[in-house]
Amino acid sequence: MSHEYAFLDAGNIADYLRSRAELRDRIDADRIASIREIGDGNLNLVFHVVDAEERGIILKQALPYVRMTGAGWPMTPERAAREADSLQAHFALTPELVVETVLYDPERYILALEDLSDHSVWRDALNRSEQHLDVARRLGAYVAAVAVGTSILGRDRGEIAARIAETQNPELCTITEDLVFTEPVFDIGRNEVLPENAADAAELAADRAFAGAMAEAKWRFMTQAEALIHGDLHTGSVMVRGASGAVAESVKVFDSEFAFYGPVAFDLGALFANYAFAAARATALGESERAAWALSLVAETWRAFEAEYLRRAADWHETRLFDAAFAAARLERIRSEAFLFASAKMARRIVGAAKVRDIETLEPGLRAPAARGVLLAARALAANWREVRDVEQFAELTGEHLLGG
Ligand code: SR1
Ligand code: MG
Repeated sequence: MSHEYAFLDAGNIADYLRSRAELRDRIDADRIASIREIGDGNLNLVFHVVDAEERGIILKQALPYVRMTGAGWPMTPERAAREADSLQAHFALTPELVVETVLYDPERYILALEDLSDHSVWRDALNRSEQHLDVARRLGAYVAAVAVGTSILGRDRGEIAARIAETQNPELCTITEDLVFTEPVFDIGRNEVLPENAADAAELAADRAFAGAMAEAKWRFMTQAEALIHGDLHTGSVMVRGASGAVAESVKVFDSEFAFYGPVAFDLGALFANYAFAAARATALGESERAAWALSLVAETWRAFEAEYLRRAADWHETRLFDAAFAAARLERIRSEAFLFASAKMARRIVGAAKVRDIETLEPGLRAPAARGVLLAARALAANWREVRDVEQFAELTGEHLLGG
């Protein structure tokens, strides 16, 4: 399919804003004060636009290829429609925790989003050694709201059937299936590690327990259409506002272009993996207390997820058969799967094509041991995820690798 549409740039944004009546109340297109390209993800163009009254808006445009690599890796811009749809669905469930979508333009694959420029990307805050409190709890509540509110637990059966059909996202899912589950085991030439980590990557690829776990994870990812999950819920998909050391004033989830009907545990596993990166980084920098705090976020997110899932269970659409015993069994399964998906997410960001700044921005002498620790932790989770009985086991299984001796 050819995708011919004009890309946004600083020279045409004012005209674009002028052409959109829906944005007239949000920004004065005739008095634009500044336009900054702020996209730092792997895929899209992102502009922060401010007018003379200091009112701002974010314009995000999907390119027909992967920004990280350039036009050689084509990628459907329809992902912007998946992002707009999922952001709006999630916002309806928990507006305090999701960025507001002001407009979606399907002809140019542009989202206009509320201006969160007074927030920081949580990953960046963590990488500056900041500690925003209560973020992990709120993210657990967000995942639970989505888990119940977009699934047959909270919606009519016919509605869910229609939503599963209209939210298909096969190209983006294929990226996850390749990069997250397959390629850490079978390198197709996109993997890369420091020379000091070459043996660690080879040991990972030769680990039969890890390969078996990745097969199971990929199968579940491809077959369990439970809820309209975010699909890429790492710490770079979360904005936080407030001072380090204090309870966050605001937490907003964004960037859900990988959304599809998939396993709820995938979003939890993504968060757990990213807490592990933050812990590994803090350990590498000699910040042991902060490292322990980062790893404790796994339990904080899980406990909030569990509580909110059960709270929302009281209003489940199917109340007679889906009782408390059913809820408890579901939660046990989601917890184990979250450990499994965390294992996949941890390994892929070390050996795979798309990495994380938490580890990449460490100086080489610190980076290789931190990367090794993450890989060993991922393997420990892969070997043990079926036997998990309590969320504290995450720290027990990974602590020696992520927190050092
Ligand atoms: C080609 S896209 C690489 C990665 O960036 C996104 O954040 C997703 O995690 C994806 O796997
Ligand atoms: Mg992203």
